[in-house]
Amino acid sequence: MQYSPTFMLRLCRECRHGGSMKTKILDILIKAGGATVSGPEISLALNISRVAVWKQIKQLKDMGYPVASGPRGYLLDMDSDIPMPFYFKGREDMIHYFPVLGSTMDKARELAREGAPHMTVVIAGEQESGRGRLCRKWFSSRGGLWFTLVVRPNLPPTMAWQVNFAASTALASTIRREFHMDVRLKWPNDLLFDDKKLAGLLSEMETYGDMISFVAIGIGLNVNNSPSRDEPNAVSMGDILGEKVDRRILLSAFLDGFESTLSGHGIPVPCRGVPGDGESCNRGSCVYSGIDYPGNEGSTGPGLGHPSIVDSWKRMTGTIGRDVRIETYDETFEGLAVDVDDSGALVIRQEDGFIRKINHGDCFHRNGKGKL
Ligand code: BT5
Repeated sequence: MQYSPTFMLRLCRECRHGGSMKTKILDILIKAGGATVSGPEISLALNISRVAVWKQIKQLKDMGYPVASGPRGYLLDMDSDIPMPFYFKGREDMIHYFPVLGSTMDKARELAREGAPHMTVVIAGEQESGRGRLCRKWFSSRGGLWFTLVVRPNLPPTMAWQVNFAASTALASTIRREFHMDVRLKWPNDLLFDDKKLAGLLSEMETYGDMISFVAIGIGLNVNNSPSRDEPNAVSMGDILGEKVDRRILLSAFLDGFESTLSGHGIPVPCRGVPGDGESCNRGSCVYSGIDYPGNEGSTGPGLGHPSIVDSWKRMTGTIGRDVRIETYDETFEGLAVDVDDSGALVIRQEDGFIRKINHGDCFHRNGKGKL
């Protein structure tokens, strides 16, 4: 497709002000909707030389953007499953995609501290220092879905676990519903398939007075990568399904599912897009979706009359009924996992019959196919 100079100049004016030259080129290619745009057209629209266009395009490719070049010009591969913001209609401003990051947790924290709104999503094509809990290494090569969600629940810090349970519940439901895979939740927040680790969740929080300012929920989901090369007990969706999975569809379904899970369980959050506790935000003026539900008026906690998030989580867990070993920072417990209580604590029955509740720790399923 050829564009007239007037059209290209209009495109240029529509480019994000202050954006980098690469952003402006991307904008042009996105607006072309997968059609080829010639080098001279881009150079005219942006008032740069054709060599400069070529250099910028090369850098975009090196960064992992699916830009193809041919004799007639350049195009953006709209069929690529790279989860770039423009794919997520209605969420474009909240999605931040970076081909490479150290960790999405750090970028999300930075944005959250600057006031990024509830449901801001930071995605990395690959992470150079992806981390798990206790700063364990998280392998994050290209093809996986590595992202952090900024969530701003209207809850005290002691209730933050509900948001984590909501995220793992929504992720498991999404994968089951969209991909018909029998994934299981391992307490507190891993997703397993056939006892192998498909996804891990990591949560970091900052507070504001007596309330949560934000929870950054990091989700590492093995999709089209091959994690077993680095981690023998890991598996990816591609390994299981035997085909490539479109990460855009997956993420989009998860984000919708996560918001429904929060509201359906009466977990009070601001409307999407409402800023955080930065100086510009008067929290009292925000509308919390939690108060919209019958029985939840004016509540700062989960609403009455809502199903408990723990019950929804328990429906998909593979931990209850298993012999487990729990390692906390200074103790180890063993027993049969019999329940998860209303505070998210794992309840185990030890060999001597003692019932113990454990709030946090690493959980290993015993008698499975190995250490998890
Ligand atoms: C977790 O920690 O399972 C949380 C992982 C969270 C990763 C996401 S990716 C986006 C965001 N940005 C980050 O930097 N992190 C988050 P934990 O329960 O501590 O499990 C860590 C352990 O999982 C490691 O010690 C390995 O044994 C194993 N592991 C590492 N990479 C893996 C992978 N890709 N798939 C499966 N297991 C992995």
